[in-house]
Amino acid sequence: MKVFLLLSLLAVGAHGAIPIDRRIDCQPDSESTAESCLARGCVYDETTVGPIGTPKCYMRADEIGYTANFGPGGGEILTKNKGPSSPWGDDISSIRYRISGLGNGVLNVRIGTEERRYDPAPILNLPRETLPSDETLQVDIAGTDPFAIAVKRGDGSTLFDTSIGGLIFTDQFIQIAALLPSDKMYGWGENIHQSLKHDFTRYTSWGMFARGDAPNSTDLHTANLYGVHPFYLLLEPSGKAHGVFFLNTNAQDVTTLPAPGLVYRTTGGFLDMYFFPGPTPGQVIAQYHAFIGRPFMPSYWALGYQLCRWGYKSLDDLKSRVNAVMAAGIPLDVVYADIDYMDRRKDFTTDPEKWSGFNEYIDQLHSKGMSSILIFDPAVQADYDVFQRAKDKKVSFIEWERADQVQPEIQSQYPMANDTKIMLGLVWPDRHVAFPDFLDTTTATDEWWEDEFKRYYQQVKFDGAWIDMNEPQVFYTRNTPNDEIPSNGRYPVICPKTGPDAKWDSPPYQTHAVFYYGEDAFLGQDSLCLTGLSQRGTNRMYNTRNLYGWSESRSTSAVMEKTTGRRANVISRSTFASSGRYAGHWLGDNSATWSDLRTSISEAMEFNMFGLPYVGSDVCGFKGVSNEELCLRWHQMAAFHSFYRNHNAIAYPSQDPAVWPSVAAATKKANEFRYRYLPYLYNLHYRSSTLGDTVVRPLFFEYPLDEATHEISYQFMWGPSITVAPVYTQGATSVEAYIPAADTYFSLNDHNYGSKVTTGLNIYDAPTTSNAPTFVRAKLDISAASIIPRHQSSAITTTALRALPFSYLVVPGNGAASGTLFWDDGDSIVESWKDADYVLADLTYSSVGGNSLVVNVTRGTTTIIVPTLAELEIFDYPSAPDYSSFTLNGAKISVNTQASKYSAITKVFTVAFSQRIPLNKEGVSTIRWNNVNKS
Ligand code: MIG
Repeated sequence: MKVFLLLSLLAVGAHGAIPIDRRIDCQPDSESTAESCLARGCVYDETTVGPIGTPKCYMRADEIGYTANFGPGGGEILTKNKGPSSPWGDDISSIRYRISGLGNGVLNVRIGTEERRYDPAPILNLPRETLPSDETLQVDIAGTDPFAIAVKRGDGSTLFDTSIGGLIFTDQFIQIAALLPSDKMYGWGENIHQSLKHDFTRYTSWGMFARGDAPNSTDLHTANLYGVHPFYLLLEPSGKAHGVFFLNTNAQDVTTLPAPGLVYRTTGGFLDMYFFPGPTPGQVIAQYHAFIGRPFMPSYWALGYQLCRWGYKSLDDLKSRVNAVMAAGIPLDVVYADIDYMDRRKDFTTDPEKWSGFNEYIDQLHSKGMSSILIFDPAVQADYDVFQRAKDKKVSFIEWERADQVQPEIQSQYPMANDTKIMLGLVWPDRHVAFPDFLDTTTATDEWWEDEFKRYYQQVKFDGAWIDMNEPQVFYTRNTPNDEIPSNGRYPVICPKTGPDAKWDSPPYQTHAVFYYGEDAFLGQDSLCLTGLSQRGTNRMYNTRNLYGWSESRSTSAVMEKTTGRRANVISRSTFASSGRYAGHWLGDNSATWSDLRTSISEAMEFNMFGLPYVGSDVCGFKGVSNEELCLRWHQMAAFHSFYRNHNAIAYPSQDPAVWPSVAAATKKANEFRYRYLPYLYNLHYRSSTLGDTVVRPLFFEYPLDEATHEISYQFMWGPSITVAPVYTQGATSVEAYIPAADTYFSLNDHNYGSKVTTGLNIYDAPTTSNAPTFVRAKLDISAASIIPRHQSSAITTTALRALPFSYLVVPGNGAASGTLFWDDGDSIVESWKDADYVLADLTYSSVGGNSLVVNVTRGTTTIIVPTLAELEIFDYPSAPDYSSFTLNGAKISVNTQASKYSAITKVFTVAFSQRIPLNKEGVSTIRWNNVNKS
């Protein structure tokens, strides 16, 4: 940093020195020259050497902004100062600034205009709850011309300091910049970050605009992918953490500055920023989730292993791969069908030949305790009964604003649509499709969607919904010479990019979502035109495009409950902040590469922060030819991700685990571990749904004061008690894992099961025949040393698994441990947690004055059958137990000594009870026993 400051002295321009680590780019949209730069009122400097990405043309940010006018009667009005004008559109001369506390330390800063502007809050309808926190935040005025604020903690430390300057407010370009207290920033999405912690050694811009673009992890790609999450968490030098959420749904971008700092830019709405005080990372996320809405609770079966591919040749082809996987003894719960099952890829139809017998097959799966999830695309072809019913029901579709914008060459082909302004585009079906407006202000669209789901459900009894293409992605819209223009009347949508209607599709500032793609790019490309109307003609895609997948998720989740009468399990490709209330997410069209395996590990952690813990990648890679080693390692890693699905693109060879004996064996083993531990994973999801906890989380969430954890991207925590260090590089037979010294960890791998591992950074064996190195935590803080509820063994489906008894794994720290158990029927609709039918228990282990395990069922029920307790397994057990001494609530119970064992070497003690112990009635049950040598 010092070097940069020194160099910046050489870069003094006509308007004073702006340090080279905090330049605000003035020409991200094109190659800058001195002339073009100066024409924008900015400073041009091509000689100074700075961090990678240092802008040559930068703003005189220290002069740009507004003057605070806080005098009596001045209220909270800011007026445009004499500094340079916006390079993109006219500055609004008078804007309004407001801060308010939401309670419990959550702070809201708003900078808007005096006139009402588009505000996504009414659509999103966020719960905006707050959680108790010991921290308070305040805003200090850090400058009056230019106006600047500093968001501070009660202890005086600054979290967000806008005295860097550069506040701009125009109709379609809004900018705020801030200096940050550290470079330990995590979050913003959906993008592929090369590391979990953002890289502040350079300037980096990230687009945030929903787009059907695939991950590419080979090297730095700053493209915006399917969803938008304008949220980050920052770890401060003190080890405290805070979070910042920008509630804005327009096309937007963020640039990280080496300073460290950030520049946030959006193209509409206003600045509506929320600061969450933490102070721990877990508290930040819980506070954020309380505000945006906590994640939905997945069904038990939806945590099972899932098999999918695009390009099954027929139902028989699908059956043969499912049979192969089952024949290999691999636990499998969910069978998918992609668009192949449809008749010419039209929603709510079945290919009558190649997929005949589809429903009978799904019935068979059900009889085996398995489930099915089908894909549904949002758009419907404009010439079949589904569309006709929509018209009859007055469904709202995304439409053109005026009749003269409608493309006659398209509309005239469709008698059913010819009298409408519906914006028809091309996606998978043979002919043009219409895009339902899931933000319809009436109930018509949701009701039609529900009716179509129910009609199809009459034919095929699917269990979950996979909603794709909902950015929404539309084909052939680039309208450039390079774009392939289809024939046979398949005309693409053409967006107005010049003339009076161009305001929406070609706004003055197009964001990194366009700059990234170069010269011919425009905001509307690969989707519907942003000039299009949504919300039944009252809003525009310009404002709501980022909510298309969000709104389809909301609708589909409700529809699935009404259709199946059971819990909805929906996965969506496009998401926005708070989508997790309705859906999970698969990480999209990755490739069969080691780099995409690697970044999926950190992406899953990010989506947990975003409130979508039901997340995972296409295992073995979607695009490209997968291979034995990659596919094996991918399964071993993904067995710890909540959404766990092998998925493959059309035209690539099969990559299900049965293809290679070694992959089949490794997947079987990984799945058996996962299935055994599902009660633990399920409990994590319960905690996520009720408390806002993450399921998969970075190590620093548990160890914020341990700096070594701050940079870890590819090892993760599975809840608070287990850490996983998967192999993600080719040819590796061992892996480096970091074990924090604050606690004790024990291996859960076969070859050293139950043995204590050394703390610090060490190399662990990771043969392909072992699961990913997995370690369980004994928190030295006894209040939370681990007790992990597990099934006693694995099973081939979750249905079979649920009938198996429990075995609690006890991992004491200082001779004590605790844990919690959640259990319900696994599939009922949770309307409210208050009224839901479930069992909760606190588990406590102590070895003080004899040994005891106490199960306190704090919430019991008569209808839910909790698996009985068949076994206890205790790590680090000091001396031989006396099997004859076991009692339950004071009455003797007998131990199956054949099935019980204690090793003085490994110190693992397993005790199996002759009779399984029922533990679902409300109240306390205590198991006591002694050791042979009482000491
Ligand atoms: O343009 O339905 O991300 O999972 O297999 C491709 C076919 C459309 C994209 C999804 C992918 C799915 C595929 N879809």
